[in-house]
Amino acid sequence: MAQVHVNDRDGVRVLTLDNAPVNALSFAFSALLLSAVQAAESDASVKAVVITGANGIFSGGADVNDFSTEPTPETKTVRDVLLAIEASNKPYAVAIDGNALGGGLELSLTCDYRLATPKSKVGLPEIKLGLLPGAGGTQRLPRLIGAQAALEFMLKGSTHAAEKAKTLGVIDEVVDGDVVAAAVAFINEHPVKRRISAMKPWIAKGIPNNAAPFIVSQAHKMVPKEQSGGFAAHKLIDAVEAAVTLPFAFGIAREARLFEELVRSAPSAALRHIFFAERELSKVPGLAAAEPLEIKKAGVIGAGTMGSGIAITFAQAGIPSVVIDSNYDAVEKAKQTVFGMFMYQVQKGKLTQEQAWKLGQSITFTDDYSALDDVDVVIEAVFESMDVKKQVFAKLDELCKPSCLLASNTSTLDIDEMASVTKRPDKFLGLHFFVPANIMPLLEIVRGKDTSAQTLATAFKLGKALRKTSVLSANAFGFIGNRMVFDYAGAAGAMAEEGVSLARIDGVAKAFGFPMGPFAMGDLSGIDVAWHIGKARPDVVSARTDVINRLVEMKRLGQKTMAGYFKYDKAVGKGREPIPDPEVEALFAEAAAKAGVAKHEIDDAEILDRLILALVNRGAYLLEEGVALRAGDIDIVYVYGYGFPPHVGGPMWYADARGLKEVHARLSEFAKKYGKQWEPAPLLTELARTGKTFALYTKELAHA
Ligand code: T1G
Repeated sequence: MAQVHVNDRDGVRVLTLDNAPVNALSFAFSALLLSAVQAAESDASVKAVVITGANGIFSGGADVNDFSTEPTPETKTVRDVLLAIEASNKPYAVAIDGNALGGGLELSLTCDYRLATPKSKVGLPEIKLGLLPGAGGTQRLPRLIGAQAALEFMLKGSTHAAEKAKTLGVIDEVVDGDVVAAAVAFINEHPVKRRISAMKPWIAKGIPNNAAPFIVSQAHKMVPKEQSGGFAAHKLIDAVEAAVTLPFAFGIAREARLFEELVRSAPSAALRHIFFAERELSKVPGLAAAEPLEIKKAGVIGAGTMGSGIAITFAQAGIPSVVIDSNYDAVEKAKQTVFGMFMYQVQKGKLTQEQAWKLGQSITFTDDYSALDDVDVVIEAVFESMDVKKQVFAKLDELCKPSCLLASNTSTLDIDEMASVTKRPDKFLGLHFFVPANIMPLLEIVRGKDTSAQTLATAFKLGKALRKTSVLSANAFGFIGNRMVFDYAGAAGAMAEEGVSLARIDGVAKAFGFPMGPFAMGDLSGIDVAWHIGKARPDVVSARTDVINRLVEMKRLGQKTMAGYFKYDKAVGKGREPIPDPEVEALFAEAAAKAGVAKHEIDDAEILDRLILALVNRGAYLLEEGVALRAGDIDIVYVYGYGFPPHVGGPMWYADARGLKEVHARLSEFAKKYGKQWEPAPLLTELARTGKTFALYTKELAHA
């Protein structure tokens, strides 16, 4: 039951926020806190107030759920609490032990003194939700640490450890041990108010306030355009401009108006959807509760790009690994990769030499499989051939201890077929990392028909330890992300055959918000990868088979051979800048002529719709086939794994926001013009007919 605990210590009122799990300052909880602040104000025996948090956290900020509701004039919010503290004649301090984020830090900034334990972290991450700190943060932080530092602090939205926050000036004291006692003593020694609102705003040391217009205009230039994900950033900069140019009360009013604009905006709704969808991922309806196994040591089979990336990922999570490979050259290359990665982090100041050395030492390379006899999980990352993988798993099944999980990093092959050569199908699963494994945040956890609840619970716990965003997929060709990308790439290939230049198609995708277009992405992942998949499943790679075969014959495999769909030149963009190549356009023209595909004009709107709705329609199939659990899971896969712009919320959120009736009509139009592959999925047809959404369908499924 949420409550504000009230205790008095040496004439100081101690208020403890207790609203598990993160002491969210919801409307309801803010009303409780407001009553406690008002009671302290009217109690003459209370000389000062200290606020702290229970549940191992100070506060995770305002309750994000509340932003989808319409507060009434009677609703109390965190702003009402801060107004009461601001108006109080008594000094306030906070005793932070754990995270103080968003409204939690803004509550702290309204108080006079801020003490924190060393493990505490503070931050204003609102920008990640498409918001700005709407409880005075944009007005107080510039007064405390200067507008320039405040802009960086809020535009990045990152969290800072207590010591760093103290260096910045956000925290007054970092104290070991009982931070509440320290705060009570501190405020008894400093029984005076020190309200930030009374401080003069400033820009930065040595920069006069009349430089504000210049600083503000520069800031606006450094953030993405409003329609390209920068909507909240520009409003945040406007709020900070108010902080350095207007009296405090006016600045607070400006901040409130800007916040209201953002909280109602589509980008914020999309980003809040991503926030909650990510936290739904590990909730698997119908999965029995199970105690996850401890993963203390890992094995990796294959020292290639993927294998070495996976080993680095384990090392960074503090889990030692053994990499098995008999190919001397591959092992030497992998050792260079590992060494290079950790030295790079030393150069970036992220690691000390000693830390880098320790991490590097935690990865051992050998060709001796017996080194796997004590590992708790093995991840196979060998050549994408079922026969090779089956041989490996048969051997691992003999060698590894009975409790060891066996996982394949395959991107498309059948997990159950691999499991069938082992005596532990309950401990068998897919763990599909994305290249580069130590950088890409997405991990697809692929569930075999016999994968146990304990294995899945262990996989989710391991994913969190590896700092991955883990999404559960059923065992189906291409799982979730790759299955969708085949349709996306197929749509792009078809338009290229209809005479649209590759550069224009990629340009439309980039204008929508993708970091790169479908052809540049194909060059990055490798034309040979598509070729292999096309061999296994011509039905999913059909639209580009001719061109892909020709490119492979010409040894144009993509970026790695400096030529694929595009050309690449080391002198241009470090060899990563796609350069249109008329030779490839001609290949598409040849393929079109052979297939009898007529050239015709296509406008940008259709180019975008054929790319995005191909994803949406496949996503609908994946939902109805049960490959993906929820529409939100699909959105997370595509935002985290394939660069779908997060401020648009993912393909399924995009379709819901556009309206499934319109999406259905557009797909039906494409089906008439371009063939049955565009027929709307039955689920999409049903939802459009009944006026429902993917999100609503998902909720019903999750509670089925
Ligand atoms: N609102 C609502 N629910 C929240 C929440 C929040 N701010 N933070 C966490 N939860 C839920 C989460 O959905 C999950 O629910 C459970 O708590 C555990 O979360 C006015 C406008 C605090 C570092 O952006 O970064 O203040 O799944 O799995 O890994 O200016 O949660 O159990 O049902 O993430 O230990 C700004 C968001 C809000 C911080 C804890 N604050 N939260 O991490 O647990 S806007 C944030 C976090 C605001 C003011 C503005 C993390 C955490 P369930 P979890 P965790």
